[in-house]
This record gives sequence, C-alpha cells and structure tokens, in this order.
Amino acid sequence: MSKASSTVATTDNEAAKPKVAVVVFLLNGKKVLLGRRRSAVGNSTFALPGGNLEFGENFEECAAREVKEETGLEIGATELLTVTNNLFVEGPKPLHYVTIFLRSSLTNTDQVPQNVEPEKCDGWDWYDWDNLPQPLFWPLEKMVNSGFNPFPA
Ligand code: IPR
Ligand code: MG
Repeated sequence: MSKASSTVATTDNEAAKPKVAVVVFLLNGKKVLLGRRRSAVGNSTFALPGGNLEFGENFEECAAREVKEETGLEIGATELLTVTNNLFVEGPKPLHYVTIFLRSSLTNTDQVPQNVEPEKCDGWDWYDWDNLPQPLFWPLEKMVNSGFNPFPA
C-alpha cells in the first residue's frame, strides 16, 4: 500500500477522497469574470466561477450549470485549457481537488452577472487580466504567477 493510499485508508471519509471541479475562465474582451469567495476554502479571495462535477455530467455541462447557478449568465461553447491537482488544508477538513479549467464566453454580451448565491460569493465583476484584483484564490494565483494566460493566442 502506498503512503498516499495508507493515508486515505486511515481517514476513511468523503472529504478524504479526491473530487473533481470544473471552473471557467469566462472571457469578455480583455476581461475575466471573478467573484470574491465566501467559503471555508479561499475565503475573501477572488476566484473563477465553477464547482463540483456531478455524477454523469460532462465538463461542458458542468461549466454551463455552475456558471448559471452562481452568476445567472449563459455561456457558449467551452474549450479545455488545463488541469491542476490541488490539496486544500486551510478549511476544517482537508480537501483534494482535480480541477478542470475551461475557457468560454457569453452567448450574449449584454448579460450582466448576478450574485445568485450571496452566501457563497460577495459578487461578480469583470476584471482586466493585466490588473487583477487581490488577493486571488491561491490556485489561480499560482497559475498567474507561472505565466498562464487564458486568452487565445
Ligand atoms: P461549489 O460547488 O460550491 O461551487 O464549489 P466551489 O466553488 O467551492 O469549488 C470547489 C472546488 C474548489 C475548492 C477548487
Ligand atoms: Mg463555486
């Protein structure tokens, strides 16, 4: 038994199992949509819309559902950008997420983001990629610091 699976066996609960999240770089011109999280994980940091992949969903379905649930916005086709593997130890229980990062845009740019889940977010807004708000949710900050750019070349 590997050290990792031994750890899982001794912490036999849902939180100890890796989960999958889908998050979206929703792009509008040179801007990206971010919201300040209200959560035990990454509280008060600016993050992309998205969340947990549900049983049977494909990534695009999850992205469209999560963006709609959190912001009220309707997005068009999605493109896969990258995948990260992150361990969150700051909350009451450790969480391990494999996160799928997609890129998308609005079906209609007249749409205005709504804060549909105010218990989970302080509000959504568009931010210039060259002037992002601080602090960023740390997985996003890590990507930005590595030079990652979600915009088409
Ligand atoms: P929900 O599903 O509540 O939108 O989840 P989330 O936004 O906390 O995302 C979970 C994955 C994160 C922690 C990478
Ligand atoms: Mg979310």
